[in-house]
Amino acid sequence: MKTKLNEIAVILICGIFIIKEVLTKDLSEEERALRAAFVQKLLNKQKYLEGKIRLVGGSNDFEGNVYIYHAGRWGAVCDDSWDNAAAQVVCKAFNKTGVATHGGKYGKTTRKFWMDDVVCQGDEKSLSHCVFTGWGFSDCEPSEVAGAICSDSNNEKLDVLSNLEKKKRIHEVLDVKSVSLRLEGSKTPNEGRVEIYHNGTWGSICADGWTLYEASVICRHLALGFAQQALQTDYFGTSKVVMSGVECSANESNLFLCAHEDFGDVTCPGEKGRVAAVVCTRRLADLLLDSTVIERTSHLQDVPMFQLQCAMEENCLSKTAYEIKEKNPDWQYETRRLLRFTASSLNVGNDEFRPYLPKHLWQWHLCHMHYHSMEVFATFDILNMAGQRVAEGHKASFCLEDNTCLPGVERKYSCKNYGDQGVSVNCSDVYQYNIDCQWVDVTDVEPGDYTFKVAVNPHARVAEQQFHNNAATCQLRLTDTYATVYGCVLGRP
Ligand SMILES: *[C@@H]1O[C@H](CO)[C@@H](O)[C@H](O)[C@H]1NC(C)=O
Ligand SMILES: *[C@@H]1O[C@H](CO)[C@@H](O)[C@H](O)[C@H]1NC(C)=O
Ligand SMILES: *[C@@H]1O[C@H](CO)[C@@H](O)[C@H](O)[C@H]1NC(C)=O
Ligand SMILES: *[C@@H]1O[C@H](CO)[C@@H](O)[C@H](O)[C@H]1NC(C)=O
Ligand SMILES: [Ca+2]
Repeated sequence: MKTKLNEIAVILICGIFIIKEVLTKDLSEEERALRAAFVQKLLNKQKYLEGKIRLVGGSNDFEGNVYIYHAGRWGAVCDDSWDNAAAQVVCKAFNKTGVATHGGKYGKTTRKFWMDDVVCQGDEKSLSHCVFTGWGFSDCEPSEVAGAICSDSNNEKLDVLSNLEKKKRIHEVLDVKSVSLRLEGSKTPNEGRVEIYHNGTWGSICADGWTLYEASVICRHLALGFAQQALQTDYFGTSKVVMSGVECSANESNLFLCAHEDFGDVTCPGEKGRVAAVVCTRRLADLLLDSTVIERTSHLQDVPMFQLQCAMEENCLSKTAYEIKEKNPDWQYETRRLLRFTASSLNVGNDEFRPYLPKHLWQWHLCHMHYHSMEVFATFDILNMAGQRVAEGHKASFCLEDNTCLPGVERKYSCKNYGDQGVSVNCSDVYQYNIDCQWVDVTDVEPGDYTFKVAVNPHARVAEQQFHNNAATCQLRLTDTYATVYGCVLGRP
């Protein structure tokens, strides 16, 4: 409230200055200087605040809904994709560690959303360094605000990493012989809110943190095929929430093998009435990442920066490249060392893989002259032996198409001319090692042994039959002159 008043005051003062400007053309030097100083101060404040974070609505300054300052205004952050890694980035600003909250735990926002679908790794300098849909692009309701609880405890960071291991499996806590599972609230049997029977009553699952990973296990458990949607909704009605913090790896054969936080009288963050629900289907895409082609094609290349201007615009180089560009007038002649490789994924499912964003939200990328239909289709990371990321090459977005198809299958999707994007069954979307951004910038990575991880559809934005064939974890040996990638193993992103 206080800052709102401040803002109003600033606007009023600005208005008065403008009126004064119109009325009195001949100002004294002194007045002119005063006014210039005032405007400068205003601009400085804006610059100082840019990217700053505020937590609002909690019991202290270190917990609440997340607001970020951008372009002169505070705005909210939507809770889609919001997780502890993002909260970690938020809390770092206060030298603390954090956990995420969802569904406007600290009240609805009255401000517009600045960010949506924020995906952080946890070690970004600030929230604006994470991947998100773009400033002001959001389809979220005022109740879907992301929040964070920051605290001083040091071991929370470890907890974030081993969340799934820390929680208890459901079968360890409940006698699964007396537990059953059903979908309720829909006329069709393949969808509904998820209900669990235990101790004489049926109850719902808390919607907080409910994703396609968990939904996949529900559909498999009930022999209904694959999860097309994971919903947090009251659309299928509601009942007492009896289980919270359900978390699956997505390859479990039944729900009881998944982890959970609590059972019985549970606390469930988020809007009242919203519970976990699923839509199951028998027809779904399934991308299979080709790990042998990664091993076969990986190599180093030194490229002068003047050839990388498009790539720089799309954030395909590491931070030091941008620092060099700012500081060094001859930056064009500096070179970057790139680990290039081909990434290819074959749709082995029984339905098409279609982009997450509808066509009218695709972004035109002038530099590369095509539309991007998915904000993050793939991530490439290099981790050191301690598991810390030393380089990343996430592609901000991709153009999905049928590049090659198995014999007898016709190519349908093409990126040319605002064409429909997707990957047909038995076709592959291929990113050859020689195209822009298909690399990791390893200029700053010391020679040594590393883990190289490539993942497609890394945040399970698009439903698939399974996710344990979407990521390749490989060994990487980096020397002064060459790189080899070997021993790739497929798993979940
Ligand atoms: C966080 O810690 C760093 C170094 O320990 C210090 O320079 C910085 O001022 C601290 N920031 C806050 C907000 O306390
Ligand atoms: C089962 O239900 C009874 C009453 O309906 C209750 O007293 C008991 O605590 C419940 N047990 C569990 C494990 O929830
Ligand atoms: C599921 O995947 C994990 C790795 O993500 C693996 O450790 C586990 O064995 C798999 N479980 C099944 C049932 O395949
Ligand atoms: C895809 O290929 C598999 C194996 O070659 C084949 O069984 C299946 O019928 C093909 N599906 C389509 C839609 O072409
Ligand atoms: Ca897959």
